[in-house]
Amino acid sequence: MKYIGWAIALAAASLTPAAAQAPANAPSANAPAAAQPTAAPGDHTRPEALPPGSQPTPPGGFAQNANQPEPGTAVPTMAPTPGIGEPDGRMMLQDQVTPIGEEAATFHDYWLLPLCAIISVFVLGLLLWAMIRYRRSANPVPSRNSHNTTIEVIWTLVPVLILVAIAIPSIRLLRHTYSPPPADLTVKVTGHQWYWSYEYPENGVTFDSYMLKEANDPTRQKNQRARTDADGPPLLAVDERLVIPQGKVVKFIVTADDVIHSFAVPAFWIKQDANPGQLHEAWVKVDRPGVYFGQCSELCGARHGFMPIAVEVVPPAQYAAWVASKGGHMPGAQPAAAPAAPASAGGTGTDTVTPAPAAAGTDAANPAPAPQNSNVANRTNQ
Ligand SMILES: [Cu+2]
Repeated sequence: MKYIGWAIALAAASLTPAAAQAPANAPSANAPAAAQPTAAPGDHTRPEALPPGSQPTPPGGFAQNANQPEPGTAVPTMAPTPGIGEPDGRMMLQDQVTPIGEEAATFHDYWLLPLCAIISVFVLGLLLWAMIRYRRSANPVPSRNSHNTTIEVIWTLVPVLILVAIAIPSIRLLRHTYSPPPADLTVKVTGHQWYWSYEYPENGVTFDSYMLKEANDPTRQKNQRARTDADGPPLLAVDERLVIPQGKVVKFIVTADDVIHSFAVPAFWIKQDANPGQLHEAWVKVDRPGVYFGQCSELCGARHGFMPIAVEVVPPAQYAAWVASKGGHMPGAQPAAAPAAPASAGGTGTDTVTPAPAAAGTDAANPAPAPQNSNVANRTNQ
């Protein structure tokens, strides 16, 4: 049996990300000699899945994100707060910053955990009492009792009541989780081997998010910047954070491109499987600005442990600035270059980006870009 245990332990160790990365890194040592842009055997990162303009994934390394803003135009990123939204060695749950997280943590900390502790202590006490009180040396003649109606009713009813006491707050929490308020913003989250991509359909922003490697990591490519403390802890910092506005209801639509991943951010109480071909939902409303870290939580391949998630919650005005820095636009607003388009392009492209006010203007004059633009300008100034 001991050898079987060791065999299982060895097999498990070979599945850990640190061990699994070793063969993936091996081809990078040969990269200068081979100098092939194609993916190494076993490297399942597909170059065609990258956004246009991205560089192909180097063997054994992460692709550099072409959407990274220019140094001059980048919006300053927030430094994480130690102990908030990241592991800090504590035994209990991370501080929760969403309504669902707060409700769930309260349920866990003040109801489930004490209840489990009381039941465990009570059962242990019963066992010890029965072992000592009814030991053979003190009871040479065994009892021949086989039924006691009173105690049978008690040990049936009490567990039922305990289960009901757990089920009521538990089902209430599930109801709150799956009946979200109307979303202010929707973000599509797609898991890939081994990075995340985020899409903001209402803002016209799409980008990939890769883990930042350490400065002394030999597998780090020259054009990849190294992690700093301002980015976050090792193995959790990313080059492009998922940015969401503070105090807004954000709906995540979670899916995957290749295998099953899991989008998990402990401080948000989110752990949502990302399945290829399926759309799952999760939602958050975070009132506290900050940086919150998570990880893929479904064993998804060799570099499963190297596809972290970093969510930056910023005030709405800063969110709008971030969207602009990514070349996107706020809902209802048009991209900055759009007002010039009708004059030069003859109005051909205006219909595709016409927001709601166009419906009011269609009756009077269909191709009327000027009033639309003035409406948009007014709303953007508000
Ligand atoms: Cu994954």
